[in-house]
Amino acid sequence: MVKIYALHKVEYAKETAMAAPGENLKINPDRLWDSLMEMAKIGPGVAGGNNRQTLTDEDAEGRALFQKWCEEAGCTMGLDTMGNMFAQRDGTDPDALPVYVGSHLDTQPTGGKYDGVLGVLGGLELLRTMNDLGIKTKHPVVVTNWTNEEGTRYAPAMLSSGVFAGIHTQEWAYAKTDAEGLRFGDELKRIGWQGDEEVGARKMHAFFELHIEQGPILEAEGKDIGVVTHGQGLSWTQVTVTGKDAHTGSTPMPMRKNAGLGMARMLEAVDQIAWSHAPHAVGAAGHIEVYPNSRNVIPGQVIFTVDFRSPDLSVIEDMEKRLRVEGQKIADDMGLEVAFEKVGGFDPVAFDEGCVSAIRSAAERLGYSHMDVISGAGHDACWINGVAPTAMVMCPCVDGLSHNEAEEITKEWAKAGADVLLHAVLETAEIVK
Ligand code: HGY
Ligand code: MN
Ligand code: MN
Repeated sequence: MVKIYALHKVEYAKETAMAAPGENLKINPDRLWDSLMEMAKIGPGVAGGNNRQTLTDEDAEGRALFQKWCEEAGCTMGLDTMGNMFAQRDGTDPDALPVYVGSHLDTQPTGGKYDGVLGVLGGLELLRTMNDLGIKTKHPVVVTNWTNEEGTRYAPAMLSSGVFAGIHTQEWAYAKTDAEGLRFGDELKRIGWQGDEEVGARKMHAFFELHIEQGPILEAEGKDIGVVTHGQGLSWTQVTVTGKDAHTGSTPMPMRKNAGLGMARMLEAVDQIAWSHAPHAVGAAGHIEVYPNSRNVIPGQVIFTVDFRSPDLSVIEDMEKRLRVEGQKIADDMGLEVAFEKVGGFDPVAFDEGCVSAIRSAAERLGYSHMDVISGAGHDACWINGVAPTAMVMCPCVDGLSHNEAEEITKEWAKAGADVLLHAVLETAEIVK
């Protein structure tokens, strides 16, 4: 079990503040953008985005490219038993715990080019910039690629950062199967990215994650930077509704046990439940399996996953409870069977104030417009926050669109986010004159 650190403030070293690189220290936006576009060529989608799902050959290819770039930047590479990748740039004090940055390279099936990738390659850009400028830090800096953040092929999301943080056991994670019945552990080995470093053994001085907002607030407010103070909580409930498959033509309406109709009524209830906790709660089902999924057969069974989120844990718990009560009533009224299984989730998180203020003061020092935000999406940082002082910096995305191949950001937004990440990391890793 990973020792849970007492969350301590990341002391803002006054002398480092003086030594902090003034407004002039910035990353190289063209190099960052070129790397983003190069990575986007691996596992292309069908509409300009990416389909680089976890533990696929495309994931392996993206990992290899990331490792090549890190080695070219002089990093030493680490790989743990969950396939989490660590690229270390040494500090002057070998005993100082490293400052970690990073996110994920895996994508949704219809993912964008920036979700997760910006945080990994933005972290790499920090190392490249520090190399260019000959910057030395007391603490090492490590860039991380967390395996299976998306949770599409293997639920739940943030699986490997969750194992790293001691939330899930590795055995539980290895046994997860995808739609074809392939085990996580077997696929990790098959693609050649199963390390032998004990997952969770690494200790962190702090962790920072740069990520696109994946929502509309920053763009609508005209802000370049989101200072993420909290992450909302998430709940995934898998619902199995069982009726009776029968002929869609010859079965009279009163005789039907239509599992598809039962699901439809439950999804209407999910929408009403989320609206009842407006404006912050959200709810929907993105995963739906219909059996036998034949045009002329009444669905005998449907399996779907309800995704509820809110910054308030009591709201999440109320939505979960009402789903079960109202879903059970719908099933009873229709003569259907229904089963509920909690398959993922985490409580709302408050990020470390020391790290959050390092992000905020970096944005101020650099003159970027910024505002405090709560993350609507889940991130690896939400789990790492339990084992190390953690914070996130966000940049806007066009129309707030994400988990869609049309996801887009501007080079300026990527630059602003990486500049702020650079300054926050240098404050925390302590520049050595
Ligand atoms: O589900 C999430 O919020 C994340 O994108 N995996
Ligand atoms: Mn992400
Ligand atoms: Mn995502």
